[in-house]
Amino acid sequence: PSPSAAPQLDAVIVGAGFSGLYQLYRLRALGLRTRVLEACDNIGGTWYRNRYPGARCDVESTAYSFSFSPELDQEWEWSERYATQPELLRYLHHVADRFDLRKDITLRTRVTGAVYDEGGHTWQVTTDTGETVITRFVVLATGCMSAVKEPDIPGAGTFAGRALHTADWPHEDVDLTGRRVAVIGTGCSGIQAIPLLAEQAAELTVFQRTPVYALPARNRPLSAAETAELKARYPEFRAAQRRSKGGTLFEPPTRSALEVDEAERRAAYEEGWDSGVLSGLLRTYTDILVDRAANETVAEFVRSKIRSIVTDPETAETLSPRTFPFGTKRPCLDTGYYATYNKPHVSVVDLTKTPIVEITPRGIRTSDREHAVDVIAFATGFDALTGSQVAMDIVGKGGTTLREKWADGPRNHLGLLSAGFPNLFTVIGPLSPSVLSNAVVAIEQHVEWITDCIAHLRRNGITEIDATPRAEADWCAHVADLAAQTLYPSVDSWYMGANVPGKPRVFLAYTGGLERYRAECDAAAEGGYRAFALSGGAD
Ligand code: NA7
Repeated sequence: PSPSAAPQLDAVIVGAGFSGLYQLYRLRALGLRTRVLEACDNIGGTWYRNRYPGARCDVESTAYSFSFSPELDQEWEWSERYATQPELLRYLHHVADRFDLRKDITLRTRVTGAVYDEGGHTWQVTTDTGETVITRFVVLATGCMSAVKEPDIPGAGTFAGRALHTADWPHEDVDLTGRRVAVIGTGCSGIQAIPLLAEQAAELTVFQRTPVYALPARNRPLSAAETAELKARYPEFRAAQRRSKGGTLFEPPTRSALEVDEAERRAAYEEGWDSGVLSGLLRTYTDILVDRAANETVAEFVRSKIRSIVTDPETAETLSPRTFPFGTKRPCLDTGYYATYNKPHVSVVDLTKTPIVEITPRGIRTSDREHAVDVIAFATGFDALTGSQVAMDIVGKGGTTLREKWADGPRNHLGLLSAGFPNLFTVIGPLSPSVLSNAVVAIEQHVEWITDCIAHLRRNGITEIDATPRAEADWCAHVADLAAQTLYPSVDSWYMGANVPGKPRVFLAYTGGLERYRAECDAAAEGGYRAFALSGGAD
């Protein structure tokens, strides 16, 4: 082999969203020569790309924000309970400016691959701009939902009108006034966009394959008094958030849904429904996600709400989920979603009865007819959790690619390091709590663990850290075992990789909760990271 080149950088971070910005802040504070490479024209990650009308966080902004800087907490003002995408993006720009992060971020530079040098303990990172960078560490901060799932529908390229995707919405205002608009997809993105698209469109047709359970967001402006009150107790709030199971604060349930009578259950569900919190119904009883009968009580409650809002009984039935338990696909928070179907120019096509056959130059052909439209908005989702990593040509020890290694599903230790791919960390990737928790709290935990780990390695002259195959096998088994105790794996969802043709069916997230996960990560760091394979002396 050719002699190893000395690293030009200590760390390359891939992606400039919440994860990449915080990782840069932390590694720079350690004194590392660090660069962030970002494919998009600007920073923000998820909150840069998902610009569709109605895009909004469904975790309260006061909780879905960085906790690492008490000063930042005090100076930033959230205007609403649930921030819109533009407000979240303004926040991330403020963070980048306040901590002077931009000077180490290179935009419009997509990482295409990385090859590990086993002699030098370095990664050679390549980009679509033709650059090659040699670095000791790589942190993949590429997000859980960044690889857009292209619509797998015949004829998708033939449409003569305007095709849009919620995850790649144009920067300029898209004026849909007077247009006939189709939306394909009714996940969280579709549900947020549909009420606003309906305000503009002359005709809105929603093509629904699977209805979801959506709860009202009860969004509202935050008053000055509320904000002042929160700011006064922000330090305690942040500390409690870090100790919590999912990054949000609530009293855990103690009883089964089946041990109380119907009136009591109904009252608890009404309260959960009115709370405007995504997990408001999940947190009512202990067994919603583990027992089908318990789950059915809440599923039927949501259906009864849909029937009470949607005036046409047939439409209400079409919108009512019946094929999967409540919560096993991600629930959604909506603002006026179900009521939108009471408008005379809005309709839903039930694709389970009349499936899409093809997209034509004029619109969408279902098995019974052609629907002529001017615009198709695809809200068809993502290759979640693994898509952004396997899109890169990452070559580890022995010439194995990450894509090959993960052909039957992702494998790693603690979601952080995959055996044979040393010094390559992942923030909120697969087999970590990521998508089942408040993502910002999960990100901070990962970034801080990675930072402490790198600091330890450097202090001790260790130039390589790798997951051991044994620890990795144990972790994968543990994640699968925990998931198997829930209803999640019984459902074809993106949590299971089921939304992407050919993707292996593996439950992709850790269901044990952030609190337990944090303890697992801390334990693995004990004794000088003895749960990992360490070696030194490449320099
Ligand atoms: P999701 O939740 O993956 O939703 C995608 C939607 O698109 C869902 O209703 C799918 O139906 C539908 N879909 C996908 N492909 C097709 C085709 N070919 N034909 C018809 N319908 C289709 O993505 P979102 O962007 O809404 O949300 C992703 C996450 O981002 C969300 O959970 C939050 O965490 C933030 P299906 O259910 O597969 O039948």
